[in-house]
Amino acid sequence: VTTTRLKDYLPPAYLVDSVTLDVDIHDGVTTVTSELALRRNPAAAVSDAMMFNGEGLTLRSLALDGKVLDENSYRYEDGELVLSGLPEKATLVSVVDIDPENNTALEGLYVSNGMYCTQCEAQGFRHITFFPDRPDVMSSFRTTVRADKKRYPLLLSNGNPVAQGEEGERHWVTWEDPFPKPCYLFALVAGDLACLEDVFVTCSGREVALRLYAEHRDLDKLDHAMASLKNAMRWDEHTYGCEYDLDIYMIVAVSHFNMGAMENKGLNIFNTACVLAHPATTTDAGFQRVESVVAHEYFHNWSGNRVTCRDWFQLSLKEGFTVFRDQMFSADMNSAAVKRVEDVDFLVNHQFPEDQGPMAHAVRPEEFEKIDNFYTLTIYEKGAEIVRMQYHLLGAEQFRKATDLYFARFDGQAVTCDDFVDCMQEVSGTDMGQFRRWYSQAGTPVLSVVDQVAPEGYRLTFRQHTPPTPGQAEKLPLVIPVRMALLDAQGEPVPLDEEGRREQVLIIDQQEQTFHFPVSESVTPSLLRGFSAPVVLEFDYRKDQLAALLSHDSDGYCRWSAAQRLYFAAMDRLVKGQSSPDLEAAALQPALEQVIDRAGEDFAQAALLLMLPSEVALGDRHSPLDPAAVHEAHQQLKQAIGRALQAHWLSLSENLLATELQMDGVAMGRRQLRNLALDYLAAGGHPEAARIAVELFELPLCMSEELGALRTLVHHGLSGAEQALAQFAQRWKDEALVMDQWFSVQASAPGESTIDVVAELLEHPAFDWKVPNRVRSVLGALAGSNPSAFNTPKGYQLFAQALGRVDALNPQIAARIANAAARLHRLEPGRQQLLRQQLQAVLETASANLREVLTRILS
Ligand code: B3K
Ligand code: ZN
Repeated sequence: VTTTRLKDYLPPAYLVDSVTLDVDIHDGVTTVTSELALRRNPAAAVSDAMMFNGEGLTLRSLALDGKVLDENSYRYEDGELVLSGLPEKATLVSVVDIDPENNTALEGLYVSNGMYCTQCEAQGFRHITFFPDRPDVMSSFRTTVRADKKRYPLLLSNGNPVAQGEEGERHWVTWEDPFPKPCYLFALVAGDLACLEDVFVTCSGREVALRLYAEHRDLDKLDHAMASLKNAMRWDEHTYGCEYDLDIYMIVAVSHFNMGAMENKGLNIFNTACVLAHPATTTDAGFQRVESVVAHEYFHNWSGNRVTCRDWFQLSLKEGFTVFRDQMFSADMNSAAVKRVEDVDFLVNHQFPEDQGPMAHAVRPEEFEKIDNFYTLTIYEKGAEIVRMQYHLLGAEQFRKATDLYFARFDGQAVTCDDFVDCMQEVSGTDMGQFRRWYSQAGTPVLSVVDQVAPEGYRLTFRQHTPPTPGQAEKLPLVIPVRMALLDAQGEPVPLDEEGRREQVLIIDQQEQTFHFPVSESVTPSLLRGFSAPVVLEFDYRKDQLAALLSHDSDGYCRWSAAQRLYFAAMDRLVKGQSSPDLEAAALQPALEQVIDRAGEDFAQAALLLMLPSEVALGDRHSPLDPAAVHEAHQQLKQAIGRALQAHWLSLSENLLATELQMDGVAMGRRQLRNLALDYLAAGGHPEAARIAVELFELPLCMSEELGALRTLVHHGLSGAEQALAQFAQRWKDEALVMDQWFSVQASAPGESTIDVVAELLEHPAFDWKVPNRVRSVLGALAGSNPSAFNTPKGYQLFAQALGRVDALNPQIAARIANAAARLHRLEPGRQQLLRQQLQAVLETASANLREVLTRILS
């Protein structure tokens, strides 16, 4: 295994101005002929040698400027082809054979349900042909795809179709992409697919053909993606001045896919889970996911494709920025307050643990072994928070000027995170020097705040500290914008200065800073409003202050955060045996009742406020971690709240029922709250819970209702659960995405005994080790969201064995799932020892991808 380091970056010796590809698909073998127009890179040190990547290619011939090269004139080993003695300009033609049918790793060209498709980011293109597989080599592509006419009537690649023809049983289509792009954005599809077509007229009046492709049976599940795409296109014109640039925009839905989706130029390829949506088969959360992923990939056309990354250390340049863009889009399309809380919840409960564990790395990492392992929450979600802070520091108007500058200056180039921040700095005239540490420094900063009421007024003192992370012991102070207000006894913000401002952004850029406010009454600080910086905020709130924030704060994030603090404190006391569940529930009751009383203002927000933090999140607060004790405390509080407020849960379960299907935000919020109420009702052991769940399950209006009912039945072991599971499987056996839910509902049922269920699920005829969605629905659910089943001797053993089995087929997926074991070092000694042994056993045969992750976890 070789480590790649940012500090070793060198520009490529040669550029590839254009690529002509010929992909000839036959059963058993696909032959790829490529013609590369090479030119010495003026920006590189003079060299006549050039390296091309190539993995698993069977080389048939190589010719330079028309002359066939014999074996002595090149070197091809360890995935690298090196040619020396190249002239200033040259044409390299290679012919290779590849084997897409046996490609279970799903990178490069592979087959999914009889359809040929590609995944090239990050380094898949080298599995298709020889090429300098790095994002700073941008070329114009001309691609011809050839295949059997009957079985593959549809032949797609990037750009516009420019020629086509037939040869007996076979046919071919040539595509040309006028925009130079790195090879990671190359895509190709050959298959027999149905198409939903529409037209979008851009702001300058150009017509763009929109074509969404899926298997014929899924044609009725494309409308939502189409609507989302059109909204995203309009939004990007309006918000960023970004207009679409080709005549065609295509999305293809694929069942076997390693991630969510891929932004290939003009030809996005999507995991079916992120593009197909129908109320009968897709949950409300699924609908929202489709909307945001469709938008995300579309937004990449500018933030990623027109302006791309110089090297993979800059990945967050495109991903952090694009996540920020999709978050703002979804906020505009739906409830902004709810969206912000959902995003923060995700960041805090998933990215923070990553940043505090063995996998911690900077948003711009310094080194990696397998770049696939760095498509992380830190690069994506923390990266988005860093862009968001810049947005707020500059303000919407200046930020837009800065992004205009960024897109104009770097169009058609491969650039760095620093180039992005330079634009912010230039436009705003502020020195962003210290701010840039957010990109290089790993770890979650902790911001401790204390207040003091003095005769001269109110004082807040902030201290920042970032704990050490692997390979980075010393941390420097960051620039932390803290949006804040001070609330009076009625929950109203008081004036903070002579001008009467009631909200302010404090910039914390030293280790310790104190701020004074001319306020003499007793106040509750509302801090980090809107979650203005990705930090852990410590403040010793009194219970009554938290209850006041939860009821009165006008900031959605602060309300939610107050609720989380109340729940965590209660469960912490239960874990430590310092209190009783009924006492805790009784103490929470008035605050929760206030939320329920106001639920009609925003059902989704109420649901977020009423939902307990997960068992995993609770576990992350306790070290050494005893998952059984944490499980017990979590269950106890949930049950006690279920009992204490049972009249409310009952009436919410019954009264929020809709009579006809609606898919708007309000209807989705109602369903979310209703499902939560039903869950609490069941947790409290209410005798009506099973009846209500079964009734809903029998006659659901949509999948959110059906699955919500099924989950309640299964997770609480209510009578009717077994029958419902059987009925569900019978009803949906032909819908893969719905069956994924069937698997994951069972694998995530809390409790030790679920591990036996998981063992059976892995043997189920419908379980398929080659389909990432299915693997995730069982192993991801077990290891990621079912700590009480996972953290058992049998859980560890089963997980490790399964990991090895997945790894043999698909290293990227195995490595991704292995991340769930990153809490190893926090476990109590007994379990830690068991898990360590199991992981060590897998390590012996692990792929390079899996090895990198396991080694970090075990170190
Ligand atoms: N850029 C792709 C991710 C590719 C992951 C490769 N291992 C999807 C996205 O972020 O939009
Ligand atoms: Zn992306």
